[in-house]
Parts: sequence; structure tokens; C-alpha cells
Amino acid sequence: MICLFLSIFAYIFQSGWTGVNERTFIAVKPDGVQRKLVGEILHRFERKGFKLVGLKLVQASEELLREHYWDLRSKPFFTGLLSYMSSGPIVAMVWEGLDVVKTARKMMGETNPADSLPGTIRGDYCVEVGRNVIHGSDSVESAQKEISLWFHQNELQCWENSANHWIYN
Ligand code: IDP
Ligand code: MG
Repeated sequence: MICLFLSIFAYIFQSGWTGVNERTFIAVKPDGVQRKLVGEILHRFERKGFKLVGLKLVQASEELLREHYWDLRSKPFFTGLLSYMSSGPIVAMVWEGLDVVKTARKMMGETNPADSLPGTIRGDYCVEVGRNVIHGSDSVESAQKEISLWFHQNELQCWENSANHWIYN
């Protein structure tokens, strides 16, 4: 019931997801799917203690990708980025938990895999910035925008995590 109330509140005001209810948008990019990294990436977020609230395999349209990467439209790599991101299916996910936006970015590593420490996803599984296997929202505000861009409200599941008591005190 609380979860349902929070969903409606967050949907209307785009601001209800804070604290342990913070959410982020994570995507395994087409290279990550082709290279069979979906299970590994999911596993890392699951084992960390975050809660999966949305998951789907999608072929992203150019329109969606343009909107998703609108801030980068003037970059020289923008056209290449759109063709990379539309070159195959993407696994789109929403993860929930305390400080999930910041923590997911740390788990991913830096934009350039060469700057990413071993132990991070980009540090472990890729070598070039143009094939860096994963996307993650860079702020709570962009997470909210990206989640509503990639998911319909009814694709996000409200469920009680039975392990919560062992993750949060
Ligand atoms: P982020 O994915 O770490 O948030 P952004 O700067 O938002 O990095 O860039 C979005 C995506 O654009 C990167 O993940 C990468 O796929 C691509 N990209 C960024 N910089 C370059 C570049 O210099 N060359 C090619 N692709 C790039
Ligand atoms: Mg970014």
C-alpha cells in the first residue's frame, strides 16, 4: 500500500524516490548484450543489495535515443553513438536502493574504460569508450527523466524485498 502511494506520488511529482526508494536507470548496451554480459551485470546489482523494479529487452528507436542523449547532440561522436545504441537490443533496467544513482556510477566505472578501475564493470569488461557496455543515470534528476522515457509506469513493479531487513538497519 505504501509502495503504491509512493508510486503515484513519484509519478505525479517526479520527486518521491528518495532515501531507500531512490531509483536509477541502468541499461546494458548492445555490445553488452552481444557479449553475453547481461547476467553478470544483473548479478552485480543484485548481490550489492539493490532491488530490481523494472527489466526489459528493447530495440530502441532513434527518436528515443535522441531524446536520451539530447545533451550530447553537439558532440562529434553523437551520430556514431546513436548507431551504436540502435545496433541491437538493449536490456533496460530500473534499480532501487539507498544512494543507488551514485553507487551504480561507481560500480560502472568511468566513461572511458581505460580510466576505470579493475573491479568496476567498465574496468573489467571493455576497452573503448565507444563500446563501454553499460549506461547509468548520472543524477537523481536524470534518473527520473530516463526512467519515464524508457518505462511506462505499469512496467515498474511494486514488491516487498524480503531481504530488506538484512540490507538496511
Ligand atoms: P556516461 O555513459 O559515462 O554517462 P557520457 O559522457 O554521458 O558518459 O556519454 C554517453 C556515452 O557516449 C558514453 O557512455 C559513450 O558510449 C559515448 N561516448 C562518450 N564520449 C565518447 C567519445 O569520446 N567517443 C565515442 N563515444 C563516446
Ligand atoms: Mg551520461
